[in-house]
Amino acid sequence: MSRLVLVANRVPNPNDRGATAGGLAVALRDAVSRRDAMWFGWSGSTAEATATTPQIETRGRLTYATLDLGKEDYRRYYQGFANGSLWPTLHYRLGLSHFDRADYAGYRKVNNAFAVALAPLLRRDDLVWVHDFHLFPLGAELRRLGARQRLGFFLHVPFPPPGLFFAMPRGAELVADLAAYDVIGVQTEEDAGNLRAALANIGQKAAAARVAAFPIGIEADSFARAAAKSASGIETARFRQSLVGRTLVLGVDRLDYTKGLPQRFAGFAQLLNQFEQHRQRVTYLQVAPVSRGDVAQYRSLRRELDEWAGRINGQYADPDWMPLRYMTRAVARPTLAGFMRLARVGLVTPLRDGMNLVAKEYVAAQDPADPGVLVLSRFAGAVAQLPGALLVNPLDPDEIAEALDTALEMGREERLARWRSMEAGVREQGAQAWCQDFMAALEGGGPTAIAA
Ligand code: GDG
Repeated sequence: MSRLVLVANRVPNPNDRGATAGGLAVALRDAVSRRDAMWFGWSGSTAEATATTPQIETRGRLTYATLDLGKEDYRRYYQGFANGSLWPTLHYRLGLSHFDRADYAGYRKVNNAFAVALAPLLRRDDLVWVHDFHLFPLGAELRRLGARQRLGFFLHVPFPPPGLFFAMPRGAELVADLAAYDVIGVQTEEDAGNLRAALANIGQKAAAARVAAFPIGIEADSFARAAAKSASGIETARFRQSLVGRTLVLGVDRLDYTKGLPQRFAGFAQLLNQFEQHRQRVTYLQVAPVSRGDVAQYRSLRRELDEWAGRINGQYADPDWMPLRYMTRAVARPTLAGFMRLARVGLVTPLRDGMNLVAKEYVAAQDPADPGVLVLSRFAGAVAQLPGALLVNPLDPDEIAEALDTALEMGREERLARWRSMEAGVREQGAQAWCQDFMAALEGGGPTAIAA
């Protein structure tokens, strides 16, 4: 069986296993457990200059090959172009996108450094699976160095309509680079349509035909088990006690401007304002661990949310009731699963999201006998697979307030029916199915997309 080489900006820590592992490492666990595999990417550390040879660590059949990045390269590639230009553009937020040629040069430089360090490690029949927006040009760089292996690319975030993407300087160059990949995966049919149109637009018709949607899923069974176990654990018991019988609304998001948090807070304020019957009866916990805290836009978002939280609690709190609890520290994954099970409403309202795994986790975590209600943004990729959710336009606080009121008033029968329409899908279209589908496409026949 061919070896699988996984390339991502951040490589999981070889020492983080089981309950502490997160994100991509969990999603790819199945693919990695079946064969020899290698993770390749940034070590998470910076140094004076970007390393030219990777540090190698081996754990059984799995090898970790990582590079330290030079401080300036990290700043240009990661903070500058990937997070400053690409992330907002891919999330339809051109107004937040900042372009600087030196950042773009840094982005290309790091992609080239990755390719130069990776190429000598590759075996002839390796399958290479590259992840996300940090690494658009990596496939093309590898091809330039003579790589003939099957190369796949998966974009975890949305791809906007071509007119929007091409407004970003060098957008066409990046899309052209994607033609070096044999499989070009995105989250949804909408993203696939947009990316095909972008490729066709620059004359890459053959590459457009290689674009397909592979909606990412979660390990639903293990998350459900963790939720059930943790719901009777000490952390959840203490939290439940602190609610003194009040209904819980829960939000869980990285602190990011794509997640629609100010609008969501406004929606909750509107609920308390318009639907007075919920005052004193509901507590909203927002878990929003800080991410990318070194980027200016994220610092200002944090200030904005601090203000919202202060305003809402200042206006509506009673001596014995704090309507909004807001924390920017991360919560341990099993505890989070228990909190999700406790919550009557899962509030997930990103302005735009590739998939949104929290929505699926909330569904998986529910008590099958008495499930809660998912309130979901119509702009999350997960929408297509979660037909039982109450959909909202995340930009409209009144719509969020109305959906919250509907969810809070909803009887058990309707909650059950809605949850049942989603839970099998979340289980069956899980992380394992996602891996297998992508791997089948990557292994699949057809000539390699040599040298675009
Ligand atoms: C990108 C795309 C796409 C959150 N807070 C805590 C915590 N989390 C966990 C959640 C969930 C994960 O982080 C977040 O995943 P999302 O999918 O919601 O969002 P992004 O981080 O933006 O991920 C997204 C995804 O890639 C996968 O392709 O769905 O669209 O943007 O698992 O539970 N985990 C812990 N403590 C926290 O406080 N332990």
